[in-house]
Amino acid sequence: MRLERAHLIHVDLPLVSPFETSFSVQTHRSLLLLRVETDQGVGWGECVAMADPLYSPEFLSAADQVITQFLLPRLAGVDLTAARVGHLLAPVRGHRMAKAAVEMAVLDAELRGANMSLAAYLGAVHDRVPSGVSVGIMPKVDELVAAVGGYLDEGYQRIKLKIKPGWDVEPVRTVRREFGDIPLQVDANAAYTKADLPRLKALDEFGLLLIEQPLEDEDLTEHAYLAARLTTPVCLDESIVSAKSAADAIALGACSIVNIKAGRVGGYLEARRVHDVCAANGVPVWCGGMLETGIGRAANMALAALPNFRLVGDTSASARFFTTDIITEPFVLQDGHISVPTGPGLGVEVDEAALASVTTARSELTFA
Ligand code: NPG
Repeated sequence: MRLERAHLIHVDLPLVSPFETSFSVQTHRSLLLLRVETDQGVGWGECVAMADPLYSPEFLSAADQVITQFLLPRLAGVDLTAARVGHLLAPVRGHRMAKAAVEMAVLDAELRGANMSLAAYLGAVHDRVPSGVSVGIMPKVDELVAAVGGYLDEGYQRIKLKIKPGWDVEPVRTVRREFGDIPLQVDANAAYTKADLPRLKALDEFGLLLIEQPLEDEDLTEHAYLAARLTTPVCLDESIVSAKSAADAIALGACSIVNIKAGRVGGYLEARRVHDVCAANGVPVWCGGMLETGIGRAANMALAALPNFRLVGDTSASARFFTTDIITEPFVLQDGHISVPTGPGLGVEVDEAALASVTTARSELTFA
């Protein structure tokens, strides 16, 4: 397969309601889509970086630049397969979310050409995945209770509460009191330090499924310290950037569960390797979310259908974030689950006219 042309398409979509985490309040999702044209057809990728470098060092305008200037040129003139992309891009350090978008677009084009679904390619064993939801920090606990109640009524199978110092024990206690023994977990996005052990220990009484990324990304030994002192299982997100870092974190005792986001680890093929290394160590994984459009959501459903995805993921319906995901057909919740796409490639069709109506910037690159 030869790369002929690429389009980088910046999009802005309003969110149904503000989404507050310990690091930001989002009211819109700005995102970057990548459309590649090859001699065997078109493929789509989605870059999960945010507009600002607050979740990770990556951000959208830098992703555009690194894709344009350093990543795509390395694929030009090469006999391309998705399996080769990681190797071809390896000399460029970091920029995993940008690399993941490139690999995803190549994967989509290749699999469409081969008439194979991403789920089949990755080794999926389920045709639908249970759907969990991530609930942001709210101005008041009452609003949180109303939001959680609404999601449970819709059929979501597990609730994740975003926490930060000052918004942790009380919201968790209230949600437990209101909704009883629901599958419940919390996500701190690295908002705590080791000195917060007593506060984090206070969460142990609520029987949470896990606490996600309590400490800084690089604090593996501190996570191990915490994990040895909490009964709540520690799950890592931001700290896990590759299969190797997953293996190291597990060996150190820094986590007993891993959140896999393909963008964070450099692509769906590395995500599968993270899955495999965790499976080999008896560590269950679940699929994270990055407010993706239907393009990224489609790929996440395929990934989440692998066998070691034993916990419910942030594999929500499109309507959780977007009034209308006009870019692809929306993913809908049926009986608390989302169907894994079966069509070739990502298995979703992009409505290019609708896409044009939400596009804020677009550039084109041509390769010889
Ligand atoms: O379901 O798409 C989703 C959102 C899940 O909370 C979620 N994502 O920290 O995991 C996270 C958070 C996030 C969203 C992080 C966007 C970075 C960007």
